[in-house]
Amino acid sequence: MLFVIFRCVINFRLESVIIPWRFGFGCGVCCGVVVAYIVDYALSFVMVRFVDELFDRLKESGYPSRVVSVERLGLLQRQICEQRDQGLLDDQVYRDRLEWFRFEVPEGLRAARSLIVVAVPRPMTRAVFVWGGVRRPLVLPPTYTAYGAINDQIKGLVGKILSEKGYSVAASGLPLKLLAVRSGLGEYGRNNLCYVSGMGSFLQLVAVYSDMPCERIVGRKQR
Ligand code: B12
Repeated sequence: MLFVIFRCVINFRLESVIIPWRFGFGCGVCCGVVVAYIVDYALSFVMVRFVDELFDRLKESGYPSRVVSVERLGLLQRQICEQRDQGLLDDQVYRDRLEWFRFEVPEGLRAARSLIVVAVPRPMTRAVFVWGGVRRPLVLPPTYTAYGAINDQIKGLVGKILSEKGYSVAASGLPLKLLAVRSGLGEYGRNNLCYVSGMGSFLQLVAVYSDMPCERIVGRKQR
């Protein structure tokens, strides 16, 4: 009998401690989930605003752009490699022109999380040679001049905008038309060049890595 009373008292004590503790624990978990949800929502809102600002500032300079996650690099690589394995890409051309593609995040920016793809207008350049007193104009196709300088200029501009939020950039070595088309920046024309709405195909594509996260804006309709 005494033993039964003792068990009842103990159980009562335990219940009086455990029930509030469980209740408190449950409330704590719920609050934690709600707070995490609010923080996540606030962060995605901030990121979307910042990416919008990046697009706007590049657009003001005449450069449409897109952002994609580095998680997509595997898809890019697979598409090129599968075509090569199927013999759709000439081996010699691949060795001569494409072997330098690198699908891993760069050494200099191991924390890279996104790629910013930018289209820069490149009208034809007319060079005029004077020979024997006669002016001889020569039309140079787009991208035959200042190719490296444009790459550096865009890397500098994107780097400057992102540095305001504490992010860094690094150069890339990727198949740019495929990246631009897959990111929604452009489309392939019948001649396999990339066309960007409002710009045609007279353009130079530039892509830079950045440690700016962009997973949170995936699925968002970009301008
Ligand atoms: C190698 C190269 C060349 C070589 C080409 C060698 C060859 N035989 O192919 C040479 C030196 C000849 C060359 C010339 C030119 N080039 Co070039 N070149 C490149 C480079 C470095 C790689 C291109 C490449 O072969 N990629 C790999 C192949 C497999 O990719 P791809 O051609 O996109 O093929 C894909 C498509 O066919 C795709 N595909 C086909 N249809 C569809 C449809 C859909 C919906 C999808 C998703 C995919 C898809 O499948 C393939 C992917 O696996 C890029 C720069 C870079 N880093 O990407 C510049 C680049 C392609 N060149 C460029 C330019 C401007 C030129 C020239 C116009 C230069 C000039 N002013 O004369 C000429 C144009 C030649 C031409 N008619 O295509 C620009 C293109 C810009 C644009 N508007 O597209 C680029 C992007 C350089 C840049 N930074 O902007 N080039």
